Amino acid sequence: MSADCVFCSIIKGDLPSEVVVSTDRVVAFRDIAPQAPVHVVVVPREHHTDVAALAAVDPATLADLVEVAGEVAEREADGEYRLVFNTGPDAGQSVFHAHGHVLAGRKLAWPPG
Ligand code: DGP
Repeated sequence: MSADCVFCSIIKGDLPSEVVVSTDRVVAFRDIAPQAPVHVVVVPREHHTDVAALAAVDPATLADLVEVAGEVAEREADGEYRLVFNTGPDAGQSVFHAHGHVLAGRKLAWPPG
């Protein structure tokens, strides 16, 4: 856990959120600023700065995260979705706790902006 990390606070229950999946290794909750009808963030319970750091240290949890993302998309969007890992400020990362965005429920443009 990181004391000043918003996602660690959500995982601990110190900050409210709408949790949609909770397992021993990952938590999925609705994004506070949804960019699509379905916008869920899936995060590891343990603090890692980004997806690359998570993959290097704990690939099994990254596999769980991807599996949970797919489950959310199956349940809420018939399995058609985009899974996004913004990595680094120039790529749009603003919370430095690894997370995947599940975006679904509308036609998604390509390439992203
Ligand atoms: P990124 O920009 O890729 O690091 O994504 C961070 C996302 O986290 C962003 O879409 C907004 C979301 N977010 C930030 N703070 C909160 C919060 O307190 N609650 C929830 N549910 N989502 C948050």
